Amino acid sequence: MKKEPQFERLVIAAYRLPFKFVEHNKGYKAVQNAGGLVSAVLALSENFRKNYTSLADNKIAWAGLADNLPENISPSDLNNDAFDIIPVTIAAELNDLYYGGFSNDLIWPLFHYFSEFSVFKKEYFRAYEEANALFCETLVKHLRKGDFVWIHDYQLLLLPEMIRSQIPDLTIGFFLHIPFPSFEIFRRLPRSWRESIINGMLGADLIGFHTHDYVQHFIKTVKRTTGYECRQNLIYTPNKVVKADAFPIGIDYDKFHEACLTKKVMAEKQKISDNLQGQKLIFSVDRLDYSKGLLSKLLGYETFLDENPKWHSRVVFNMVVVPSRDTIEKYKEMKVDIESAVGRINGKYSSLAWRPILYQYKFLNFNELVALYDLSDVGLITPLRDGMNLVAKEFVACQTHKNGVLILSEMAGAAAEMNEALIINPADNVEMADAILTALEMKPGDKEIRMERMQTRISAYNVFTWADDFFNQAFDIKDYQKVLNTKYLNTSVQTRLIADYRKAKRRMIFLDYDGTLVPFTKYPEQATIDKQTLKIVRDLANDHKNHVVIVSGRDKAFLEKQFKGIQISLIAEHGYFIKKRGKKWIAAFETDDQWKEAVRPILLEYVNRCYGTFIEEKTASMAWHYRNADSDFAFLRLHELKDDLAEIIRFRTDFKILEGNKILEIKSGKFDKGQSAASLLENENFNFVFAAGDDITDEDLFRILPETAYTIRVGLNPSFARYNVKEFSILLKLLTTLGE
Ligand code: GDG
Repeated sequence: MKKEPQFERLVIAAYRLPFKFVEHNKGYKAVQNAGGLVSAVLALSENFRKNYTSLADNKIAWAGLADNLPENISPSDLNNDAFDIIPVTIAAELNDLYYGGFSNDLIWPLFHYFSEFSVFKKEYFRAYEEANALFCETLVKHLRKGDFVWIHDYQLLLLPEMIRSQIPDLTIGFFLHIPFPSFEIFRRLPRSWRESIINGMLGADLIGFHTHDYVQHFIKTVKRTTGYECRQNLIYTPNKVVKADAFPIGIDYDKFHEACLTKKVMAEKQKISDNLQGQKLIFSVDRLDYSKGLLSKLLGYETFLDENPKWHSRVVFNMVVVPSRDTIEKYKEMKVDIESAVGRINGKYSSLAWRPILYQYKFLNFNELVALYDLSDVGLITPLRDGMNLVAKEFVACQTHKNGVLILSEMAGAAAEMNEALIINPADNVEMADAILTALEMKPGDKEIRMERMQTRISAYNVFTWADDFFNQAFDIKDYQKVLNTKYLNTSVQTRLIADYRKAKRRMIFLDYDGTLVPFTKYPEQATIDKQTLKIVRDLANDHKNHVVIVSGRDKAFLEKQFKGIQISLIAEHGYFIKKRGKKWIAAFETDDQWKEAVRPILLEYVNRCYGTFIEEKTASMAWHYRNADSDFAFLRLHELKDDLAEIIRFRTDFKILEGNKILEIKSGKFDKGQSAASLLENENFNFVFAAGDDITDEDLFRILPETAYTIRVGLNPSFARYNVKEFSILLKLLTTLGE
């Protein structure tokens, strides 16, 4: 459902402004740039001004570089009906390293799985940082409260965090128009670059990709690079929750469809049709780029001609290649290769009356383009990798006769939404040749059904729905952040808490250990308490008004060693053992070890089945640790293990499976942290109760404490605790203040 936007102005940041300047009549004129992003946002801006009337300033602001910006033009001269322009100036030399270098010589090939073309140079990355900082500097001068900044694409991966660090409350969205590759590809980047890129992107509130696959790759990369907790599409960074989701970009469907019915386009179609003289038309239009698979497409068509002589003279392939980056050596070479393949195939099969390939290296005007889309019998869209591919959608939108067939590469993001197309592997020339034959011989009814289904879908999720969807998700995540924020232990709550603490005559302080007093380490035995934190605990314990209790899942010996000589109570193994101040350990009840004999082999099986995991055996529980394993794989095994354990304890209702922080624990259900803590509160009269913990096992504790207790969960997770703190260092600071 469309909502009114919760912002006052949309600010787009993209590498380029939506137009460039070309010399014209001894002056300059602005000409719209080609490319998916520009087409999408231009369409959006028209709709935006029509539909979002409540915006205080409903003109979109656009920050980017102007190609050939004449010196005598001032920024305000650039503004037009659609946009207020914020030009960003980057010196040519820097731009070569930033745009030509890091963006197009490294990120573009790498993210399109052409890692062999990627060039890794330190100066490229330095320039990338510098150029992103220039964008930030320019933008920050223009940004105002209530703006929604929408940053686009791979040239600006560092910008979200750069802006966030200067204006923390801003709503920032980021959209990646190219694929996000699998972690195995992404990890080819040097570690520090990887971290900068991921943290840069995580400065946004919402991060959009074209497909679910790219989202999954991104989330896995975030987990592997930062270790942040991710649940479904939410990423819990120390400062805020970020959402990553799929927003398959759409087109302005009506504009394309209706254009085909205009007089001008009708005339254009007539012209093409006359030239075809009954031949079937195969059509493709792509920017000159190795990701578009232009050579493979020619090979596929050649194979089709080789295998189907009956189609000679009856079909023509109009291959349009749009000039792009053709001053770069690699692109120049590619152009030569394509043209020589076209020459070879035409040479092999042409006759006086027929040329199998009509090759054009040019930019088509809009009317020519849509006429070709409409009239074609086959749209041959076969990139080797493509974030989405708008051409495929435009082809479908323009098929007013529903008499054409789309052949689409499975490597294009668009394939995820268009399964009525003939989906092919673009590197397999035989499969491509077969698909061309199938398309040419397909029955009209079949073609119509397929086309109609795709048209229904593409017209419904068009470029406007795409943008609305993105905006709505951005507002939702902002709302969710606010909900979490209301639970943050803010300064006023802290002041109240400290005042209540000072007033109180008898205080009870429950503190969890791992993740609350000490950070997690690779192995549990390494997570020993440091001197500073120990001093905090000692200072609190030394105050005779305080009763400090460590409530942990750790075993007795470990806790005793960490807190030796301090006057505190200890609760070990999630409440199975209690040691009151100055007293001996008491077990909650007698336990036998028999159950362990049934559980141990299962846990061992999972240690063998999931590399990096290990077992911790305690008196009354057994734990499977998976912190050091591949997180996705461990997650899969975790579910299987839970099922297997559930089977074992099916008849032991007194047993419980506990999920802690990267640990699965099986223990008796007769005790938990809450019950043990309650036993310490019984018959006592405390006028200040405090508890802090970081994981699900601490929830038992938060739940049983009186409403007046100050309960704090470390991390942003939903909790029974009254408050959350983002990280444990904030808690330690608070405890230091209390102890002073
Ligand atoms: C990036 C991603 C993603 C092309 N030739 C002519 C022409 N065009 C227009 C098309 C289409 C656009 O340019 C090309 O869009 P694509 O999506 O195919 O590809 P990229 O430019 O590489 O775009 C891509 C896109 O961003 C959007 O997120 O889909 O995966 O790589 O709109 O119509 N327009 C005219 N004449 C031409 O000769 N008039």
